[in-house]
Amino acid sequence: MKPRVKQTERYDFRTVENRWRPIWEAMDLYAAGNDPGKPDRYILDFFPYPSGDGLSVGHCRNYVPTCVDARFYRMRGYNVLHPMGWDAFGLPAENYAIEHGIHPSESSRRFSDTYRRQMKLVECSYDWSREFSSTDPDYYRWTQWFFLLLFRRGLAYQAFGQQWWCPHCQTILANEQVENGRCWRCDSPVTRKSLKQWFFRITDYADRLLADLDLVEWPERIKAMQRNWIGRSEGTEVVFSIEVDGESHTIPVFTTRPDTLLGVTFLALAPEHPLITDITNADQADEVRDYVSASQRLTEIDRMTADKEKTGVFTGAYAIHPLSGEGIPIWVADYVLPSYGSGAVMGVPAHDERDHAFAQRYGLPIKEVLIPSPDESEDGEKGCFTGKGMMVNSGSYTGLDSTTGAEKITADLEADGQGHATVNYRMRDWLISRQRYWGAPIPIIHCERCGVVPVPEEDLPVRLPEVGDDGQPVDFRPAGDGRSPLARVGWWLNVPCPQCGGPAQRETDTMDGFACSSWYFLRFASPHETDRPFDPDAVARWLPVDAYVGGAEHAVGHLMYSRFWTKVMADAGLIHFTEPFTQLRNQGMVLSPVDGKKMSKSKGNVITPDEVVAEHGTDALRAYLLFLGPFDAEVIWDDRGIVGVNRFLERFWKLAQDVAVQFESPGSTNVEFERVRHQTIRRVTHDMEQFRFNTAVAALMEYVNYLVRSRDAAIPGQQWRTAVETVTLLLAPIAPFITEEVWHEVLGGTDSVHRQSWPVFDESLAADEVVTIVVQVNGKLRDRMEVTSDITDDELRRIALSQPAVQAAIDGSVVENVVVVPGRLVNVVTGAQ
Ligand code: ANZ
Ligand code: ZN
Repeated sequence: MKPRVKQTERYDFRTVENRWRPIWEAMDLYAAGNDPGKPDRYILDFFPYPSGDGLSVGHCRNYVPTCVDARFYRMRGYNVLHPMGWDAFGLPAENYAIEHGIHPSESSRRFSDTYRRQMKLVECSYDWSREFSSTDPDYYRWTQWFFLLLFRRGLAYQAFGQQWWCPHCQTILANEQVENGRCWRCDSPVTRKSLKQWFFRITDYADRLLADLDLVEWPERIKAMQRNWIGRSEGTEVVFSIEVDGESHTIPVFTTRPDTLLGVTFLALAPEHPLITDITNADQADEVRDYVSASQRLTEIDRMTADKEKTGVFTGAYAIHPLSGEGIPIWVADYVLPSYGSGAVMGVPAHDERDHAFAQRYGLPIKEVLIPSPDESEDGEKGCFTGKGMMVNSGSYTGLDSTTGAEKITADLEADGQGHATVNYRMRDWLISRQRYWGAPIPIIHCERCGVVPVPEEDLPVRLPEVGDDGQPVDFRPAGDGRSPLARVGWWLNVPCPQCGGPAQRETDTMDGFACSSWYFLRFASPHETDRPFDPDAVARWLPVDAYVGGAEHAVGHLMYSRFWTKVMADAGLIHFTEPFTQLRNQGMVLSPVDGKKMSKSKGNVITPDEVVAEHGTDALRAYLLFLGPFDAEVIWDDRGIVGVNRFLERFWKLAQDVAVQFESPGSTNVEFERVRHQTIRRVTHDMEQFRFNTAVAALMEYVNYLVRSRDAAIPGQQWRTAVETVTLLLAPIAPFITEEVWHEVLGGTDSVHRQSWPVFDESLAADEVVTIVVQVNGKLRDRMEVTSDITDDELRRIALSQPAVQAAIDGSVVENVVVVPGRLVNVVTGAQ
């Protein structure tokens, strides 16, 4: 077929993009394949939280590579599921709504409309027929259903929990609304408020969450962060006792070093410890109360900082040491965290640095009970040996090594009922209650008679009310008393108990957005199911997710919660796998050229895909984002770089048209020309498989340059056509528009280029030409070797010298020179022995 384009017409991306967008849309090009004869691949981006700022080119660094991967696998004959949806509950939408006087559902809709429009602009190949939002009642109905599943399995419970509280705004604040101990809105210091909250018992799964990390192909860094967050620590619970006014109490402490028990010279309680008021002496009461309330204003991060001064206050009370029976002074100190172990520490100043600093400040005794073993060098500061060693000053334990002593002490405590070996986790249960409007309501009813009653499944979803008791749009601003705004909506709140029919009230807390994003990947397999959360056959077919791609900032939160829900669902027999994401990849950040920082609207340093596409076109944006650097490396956006990428696309365009006129010309096959083609297919294929998109683009640039250089060589027309077809197909996932245009207008193709098969390479045709090299030592033939013709002289020298026959001939002499005659011979010249 004759080319329809005029010679050397410039590539006009606007016309070409406008031409293909509607055609592709009508073709439903990105619908998840359903061919039972093909393998399946599920490629998923992290569930985005659309913000009012829209997408930057930084976000596109996530969405373009996954789109290329999806296109690559479609061409390789896979059914590909590549969906998109919105994680849309939460504060940003609520705040925008308050600011603009609209309903949060309207702000969420505006935000996701912008994201969708931009993703389409970049031609991300999502199957849009599967789109949903976590705020759709059809979706959160099942989020609520999963809540009830967890509830029935004893994994959802209520307990008192500490929340940040702004006394000025009279509202609960989420962690991210507390900045340096102050309210983000009014800047007044925040305090803590204890409220009854809902938790998910993720700690029950701690060991499995840890062990199963071995099953997944994730970046080691992320696995390490998860292990650290779970923070499994083996140790001993030691029980100290105390008698106050004839009443006895126990103070358990968690220690990883029971071998230091006889070096304890004080106990330290977290300021939140429940026993403080009971045990504090009357004369110390004022001082203790002041200290406790001051410490409530510090964040946990501040309190844990190693170089923060260790402060505390004496309670006036003494506990009984379980082994020695001595009286041990009890202090309150804010370096002890309430939520770790039992919220109390046994202070061993001689062997723990924090305890050491504390004891020095308050003049507490320092009792050495360990010395370094003779074969170990001392570590830690002088006067504080923190390593393991040999026990001293420890009665019958003296002379034992730390490990044996720790075991023995633990066994002796256990025999006396004063302690036991235990495992402690840094991870806490997951607090999911939010006292906010814009979230999925927790499907629970509180009955005066029956207590906590789950909403019957057939009554789901529990919808968010849109009008208040006055018939006006519901007031969703924070209530001021710490309760959710939902508590103000009487008609919604007051319901008959599903069990006894008596008066009851709905739970007014909504769920943490992380609950909504803990199962969305299942929903995409069958997003339109109405009578169940997902179709088990569809889930069995698509999941687990083959490639999951998103930012490293979710290393623990979302990725831990989803793993937990997946395990619960597997335990409930709903799914057949225990890990949701087989392979995880984190893209690197794109930093702004303005200030070298992460792009954000508030810093005014954002580059949007809209402006880049308007100036350079979608293909150039995509190719440049891939070419910028390795997929997982942090890179700085550079406007000059995109110009270079554009030149490459132009060169490809011009080449295709120029050679098209000679597609019919006869001639015999050029072997070298064919070899370079196969080599290019091999490189690009391997690079794509490894997410090495930058080198894939580089390989295509090199190939196009090679073809341009070969313009005047005697290449038959059929070979030219095949070469142009090969570049077009290899480039199609990266630059979908220009390749579609060339496919139709130059190559005369039908259907879409995006429905063609990925080119295959032949390993033997891709192999470099092999030549035989003669190796001499001092002019005498010693060996022959087969090498590829493109080998460098240095490489040839190295290989020649490493041959056993050559080594034998050199026989320890000094090599003075190695002469290379490329393609023929290597001669090793030695000096005297
Ligand atoms: C006495 C001791 C002596 C300790 C010694 C260490 C060295 P990991 O390894 O992270 O689990 N600890 C226990 N509960 C704490 C809390 N609520 N807040 C702050 N610190 C707490 O740490 C365990 C160690 O952290 C425990 O072992 C305890 O100090 C401290 F030479 O007990 B150790
Ligand atoms: Zn009842």
